Amino acid sequence: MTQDADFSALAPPFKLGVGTSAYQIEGAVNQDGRGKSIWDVFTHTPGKTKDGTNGDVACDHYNRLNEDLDLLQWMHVDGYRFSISWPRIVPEGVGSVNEKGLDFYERLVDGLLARDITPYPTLYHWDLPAALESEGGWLNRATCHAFEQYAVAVARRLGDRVPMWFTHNEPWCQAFLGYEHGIFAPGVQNFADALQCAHHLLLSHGMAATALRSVVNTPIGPALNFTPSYPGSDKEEDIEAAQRQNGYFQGWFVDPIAGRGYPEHMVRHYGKLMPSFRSADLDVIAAPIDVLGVNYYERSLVVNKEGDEGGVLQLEHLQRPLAHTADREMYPPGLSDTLRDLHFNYGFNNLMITENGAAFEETPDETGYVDDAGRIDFIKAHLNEVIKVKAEGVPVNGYFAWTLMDNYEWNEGYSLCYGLCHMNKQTFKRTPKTSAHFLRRLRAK
Ligand code: IFM
Repeated sequence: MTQDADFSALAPPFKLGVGTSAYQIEGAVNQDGRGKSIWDVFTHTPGKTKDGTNGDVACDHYNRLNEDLDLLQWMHVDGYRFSISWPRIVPEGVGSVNEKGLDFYERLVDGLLARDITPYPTLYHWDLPAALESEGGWLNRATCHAFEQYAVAVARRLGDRVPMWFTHNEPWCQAFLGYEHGIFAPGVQNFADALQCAHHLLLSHGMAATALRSVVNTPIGPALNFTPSYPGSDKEEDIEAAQRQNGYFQGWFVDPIAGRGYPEHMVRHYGKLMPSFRSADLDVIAAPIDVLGVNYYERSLVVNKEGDEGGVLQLEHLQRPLAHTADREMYPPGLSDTLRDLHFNYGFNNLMITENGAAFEETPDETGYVDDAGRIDFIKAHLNEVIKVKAEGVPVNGYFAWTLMDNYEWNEGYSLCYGLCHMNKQTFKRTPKTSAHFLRRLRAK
């Protein structure tokens, strides 16, 4: 077994935990009045997911809540990050609130608190109510108002017990995987739509953050994904290519949230593809936040490509040379580079690593046990980057490993295992992997 390094710099009040999202684990898609989401529609459309599967049952977490709460307690986590399913709370997207949906999350929050685990809910992890999609979904400004109302309904019920709120998770994925590449719900391929969607996600974040402040007095922020781009050479054109990729990926979200508006060089680059919007929207988007969630998995390496003169980016992505997990290159310094940038350049003063993790090809033994030494090395390497930047004065206050257990990995179906616990898809038995034991040891009780 891999030796434990010195992680005392991450002792409480630093929060160590794990994360999940509703559609990836809950299942129970037709239970207790839940409405349909765009992911129900997408995964039931032939050819959209790698193995033809859907999240109808997923990890059956909805029906195994107490067992999962006990598992989290066994893992000694300080905090648990989960997402709330909008169609469970407001089945039609707007209008009547489904009390049974709220009851479920109340049982979850109370169950965590009873076990001395801090709840960290996220309001949107891509499962838009399907009823809103038929009205234009994220391309329709009305969806921002619907999101604001849903956020308030949740906060009214849980606000007295939740110490921190995340609005959106990885809006880049919703906008660009959902509307540029079309590999996520709702499966559109139109770059201008992706920019329009991104604008409404940002606007809805700002609107919800402001509305939440009238209900709760706790930190609020978004959880963004960061894939920092590095130039494949020191040629000026490649350095600029990396800047464009960074503008496309994270600058597009972090700049307006930080009050800088959309990155100018990208606005020029997109030209006619830019959505038209009210200038006051930028003030709404720049509503003050008290925490920034950082999801980090990998970097990208790019060089310029002939023809990248405007419109949709035309860069060349290079093969990344370092060791890979099942689906990504391992590059821990990308995390510390990102954290330094967010604090020293943007001035964010409360950073939480809301996701970081790795998938590996794994075969459990006959008891369901997986010895995932590679995942431990991955987590340790990234924790070490956190320790390094904390020593430099970067205020990182938590780390949530992705994810509690193997679950439904979106368009990849069940083909990628990111869990710290194995989940048997036939019996639903959860078995802690070596990495779950590792995390548990970091918080001896
Ligand atoms: O499983 C996803 C999660 O839903 C969002 N961030 C990345 C994870 C791993 O791909």
